[in-house]
Amino acid sequence: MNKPDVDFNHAEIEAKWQKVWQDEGTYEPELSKSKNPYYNLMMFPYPSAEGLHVGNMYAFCGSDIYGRYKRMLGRDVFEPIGLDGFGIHSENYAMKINEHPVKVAERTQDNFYNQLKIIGNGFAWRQKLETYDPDYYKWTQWIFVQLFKAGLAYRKSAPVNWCPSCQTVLADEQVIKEQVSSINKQEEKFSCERCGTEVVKRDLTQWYFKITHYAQSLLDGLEKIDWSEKVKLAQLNWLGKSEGAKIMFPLDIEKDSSVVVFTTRADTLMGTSYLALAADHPLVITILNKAKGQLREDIQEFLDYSHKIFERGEPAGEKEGIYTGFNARHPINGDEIPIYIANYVLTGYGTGAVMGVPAHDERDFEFANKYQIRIKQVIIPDEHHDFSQSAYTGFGRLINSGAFDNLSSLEAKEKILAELVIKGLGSVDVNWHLRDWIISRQRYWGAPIPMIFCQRCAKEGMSWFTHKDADSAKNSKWDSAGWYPVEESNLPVVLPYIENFRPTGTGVSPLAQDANFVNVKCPACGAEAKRETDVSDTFLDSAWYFLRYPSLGTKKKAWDSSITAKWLPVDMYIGGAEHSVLHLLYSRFITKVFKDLKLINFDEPFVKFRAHGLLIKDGAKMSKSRGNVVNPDDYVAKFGADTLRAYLMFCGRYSEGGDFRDEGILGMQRFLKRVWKIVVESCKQSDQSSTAKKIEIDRNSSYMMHKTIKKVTVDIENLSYNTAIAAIMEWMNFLEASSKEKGVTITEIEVLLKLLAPFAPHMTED
Ligand code: ANZ
Ligand code: ZN
Repeated sequence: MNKPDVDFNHAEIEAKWQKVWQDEGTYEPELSKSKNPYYNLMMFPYPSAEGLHVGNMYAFCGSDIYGRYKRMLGRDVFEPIGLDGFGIHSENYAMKINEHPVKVAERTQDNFYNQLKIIGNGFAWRQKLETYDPDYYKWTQWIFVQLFKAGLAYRKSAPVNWCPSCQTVLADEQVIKEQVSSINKQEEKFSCERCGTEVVKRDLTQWYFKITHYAQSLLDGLEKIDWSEKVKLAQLNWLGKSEGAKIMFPLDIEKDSSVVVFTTRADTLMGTSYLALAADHPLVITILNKAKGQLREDIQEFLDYSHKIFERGEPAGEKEGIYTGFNARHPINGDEIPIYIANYVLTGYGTGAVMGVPAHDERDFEFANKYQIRIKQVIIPDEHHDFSQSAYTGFGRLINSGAFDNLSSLEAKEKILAELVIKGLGSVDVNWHLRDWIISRQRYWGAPIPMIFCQRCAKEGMSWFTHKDADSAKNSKWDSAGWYPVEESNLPVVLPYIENFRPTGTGVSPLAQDANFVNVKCPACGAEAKRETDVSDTFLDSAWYFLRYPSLGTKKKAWDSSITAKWLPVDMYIGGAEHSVLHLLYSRFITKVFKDLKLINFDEPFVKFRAHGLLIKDGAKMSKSRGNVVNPDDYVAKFGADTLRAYLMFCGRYSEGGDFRDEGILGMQRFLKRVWKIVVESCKQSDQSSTAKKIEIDRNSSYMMHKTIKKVTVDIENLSYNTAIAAIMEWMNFLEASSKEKGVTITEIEVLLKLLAPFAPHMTED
């Protein structure tokens, strides 16, 4: 066995160490005893049955390298893995291959874990969880019940996003807005986050979570978490805090009534030349009732037309509207202000009504020009501005504003509002872009929403709230009559096996077919009642999984409080930036709810979050149609996991992604072979010379070594893996030169292996 084993056998070495790690539980910290816990988590994967993509491997390896590095610094690293297997994504796949989702899950689960094993991550394999496991979703349902009891889960009927292909409603966060440009205009397109189909609007009654109740807290929390800036910015914009005022414009048609607008620019009040209402503003009905003749017909026609566009989910293109024939009074000078209905006024935002100030708002400018409405300038721009061409939207000094002339915009906002407040015609107001989270899905493959509806109780106005204390009944402002949560001792509500699991498209979940499932006794009065048949959004499954991992052994509770206190919040979380306002927002919300319900003692789930970039192949996005999808298994078989890992981390900055090229992986393989060779040769030399001279490290070599240690340490801490590897490579060149001249010391060899260990754990361990 004396031949220098330069072409090391990666398959043998990798299998050997993976077995040792598994048998010895190397990566299984003692969760209840650990003195130095570090929770290193990678975003929950939802596997497709086609198996893991090299992009998944890329993400996981990057997280594992960080974990291995922390472990080498002495931390007790907990790095769990599991499977977010419930949800539309998995179910759509099952439909595509015409197999039941239960079967697909059974068939693919092992494959998924096996694939992950070969990459050699330091996962805590004994702590796996799957979201479709009743032992897990029991607690997802329990969480729903906790929110219901706290008044944070409610039902309401509203226009919602409906994906015609997935045949279910979607939360706002799950609708992707794209800018599409046609020949002469820029338009927005709204499509399903899962399948890309354009969404439409439907009026449906759904379960909602009151995430808006936490808007301010979600905003404030951004300041104290160490997250990738772009993700924090995305959340900031999504929350969309807008501070302004509500202003009332008294109406002539009805005594003591007014149109209330929301504005962020009270300073422009004296420039108001019309009011515009959204098509389903409540006043529109009154107007329609009072309008006569042709005008009435025209309004009706406009409303029908708007409704059609709305149902098709088409965004408003050109600004269009109609004069209603009615006027309001200006709240300061009493001028007559015409009331329009306009397609650019959004229903769900502010009060659904705006004061039109064409001189200082672009949308109003466009509208006023089209309908020949007066454009009245009230702000003097800082620099020259041509009011015949566009609106001036900046701040400045006021003119044409009577008593408010000469004030700056800032002063004017305050003074004008103060005067309105005195008259009882204005108040400070804050608006948010964030909407409540629609949690129901008319699908099969998810956790059944654990609620029961009793018709008899509903008739009598009874609900869980009326049976409890009057206070909480008052707190729940929605009409909860007839609704009861499933008692906790009866959880989980097991998802029944339904052969025909496909979505029905009727707005009702396939679960409604199963009479055994649907019919239950009312927990309060014992009458015949019905279960809710919608399942919860899969994003609820993943909004709390990090709490379950360390507590998997806990049977009676969702999590163990002392283990949770020890391990949470998550120290380092890595994942894709595409989840900025989805999973990453929902988890923060759920965590804050738990904190308020005194279920945990922290209010942010992830202390540190870093987004990784995307991996492409030969300069192009990987896709099956292009035929350039890299199957990680093939590469591991051919080059070994160590080579694949190190190459993935070398092909670009981790936060920016990389370009996978076959030449590149060959280069990495050569490099690792050189490392193997210098190690094997130096060890032999040192064995032979152990009794003879022992080489001491010289000053220059020592300098090179420490410089590399420092650089690799700092770079790994910053997830700058590619430059860390480059530094090791540079040092290798130096070591190879030394080995020819004077030999390499064992210290250098040891350090080399340690620095490389997070990237190539098997060969370095060997
Ligand atoms: C008068 C005004 C004058 C406005 C001016 C702007 C400039 P953000 O910042 O997004 O909150 N607005 C209010 N409710 C609306 C609705 N339902 N649909 C469409 N537009 C609406 O924007 C607030 C501004 O958007 C408000 O301030 C209002 O126009 C408009 F020189 O009021 B502004
Ligand atoms: Zn009842």
